[in-house]
Amino acid sequence: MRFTHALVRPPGDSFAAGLTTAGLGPPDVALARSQHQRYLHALEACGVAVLRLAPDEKHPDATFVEDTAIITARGALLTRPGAAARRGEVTAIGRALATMFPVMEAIRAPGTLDGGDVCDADGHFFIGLSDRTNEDGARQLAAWLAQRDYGSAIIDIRTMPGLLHLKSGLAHLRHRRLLTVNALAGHPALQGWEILRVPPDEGEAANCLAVNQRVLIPAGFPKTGHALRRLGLEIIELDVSEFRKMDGGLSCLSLRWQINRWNRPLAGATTGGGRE
Ligand code: CIR
Repeated sequence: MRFTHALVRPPGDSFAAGLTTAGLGPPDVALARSQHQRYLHALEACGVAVLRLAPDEKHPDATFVEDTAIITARGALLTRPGAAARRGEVTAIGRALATMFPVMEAIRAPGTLDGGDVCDADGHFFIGLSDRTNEDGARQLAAWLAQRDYGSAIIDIRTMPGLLHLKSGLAHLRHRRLLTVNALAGHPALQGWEILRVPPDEGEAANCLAVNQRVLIPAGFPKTGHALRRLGLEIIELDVSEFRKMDGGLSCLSLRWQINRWNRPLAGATTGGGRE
């Protein structure tokens, strides 16, 4: 799908108080802001119109907007994040998206779902069962997708070390080609898909983001960059060191969609054009 729009929220002053297991030390908030700014410019360079929300000081993890909603070409669904501390982020995102997606349902308790566990591979959705997304949440999403004629497959990552979310280790590049960590590569749900494995010492590079004709990849993973270039993909390397300190990566910093008949254009925004 060609993305025309993205929603982002720069990190606030409270960013360092967010959830983390990385053990990489506290993030430098000023540096995080400038890395975020470069991320926005990269999205714009890919032809995406970026809607920028104000930082949310009450929710230190609110810059990871992707976890709060699932946006498909056939509608949007609000999540119920697995970390209780993050549930309050959803209201503001719902308000922002309501101007474009007039009808929005939400994951209901006891279900939990983080957007980072949902990988849209051109209309087929891989849903991760993780410490954040439970079976009830995954089933609610699968049913919501099925009502919209989308297929889905659930992948349990709870025993896979180092993966907070499914997309910490899996990305759809394009044309049924997936970039994955080793632990996911042999999963039955991925059978029939073309798999490109990231080298074991570059596992974090699997958290990349294909945007229109380009792939945004985290800086510092030269073998993965080389492999993607060899496939003829144009890559943009971005330093996300300060987001990695908070367990985040490239995909979680935005919600992306395409303007089409299921949603409404955003007044005043310019679009990157294109079709699904
Ligand atoms: C959290 O633990 O929820 C945040 N510190 C990081 C969330 C990253 N989100 C993502 O990869 N989708």
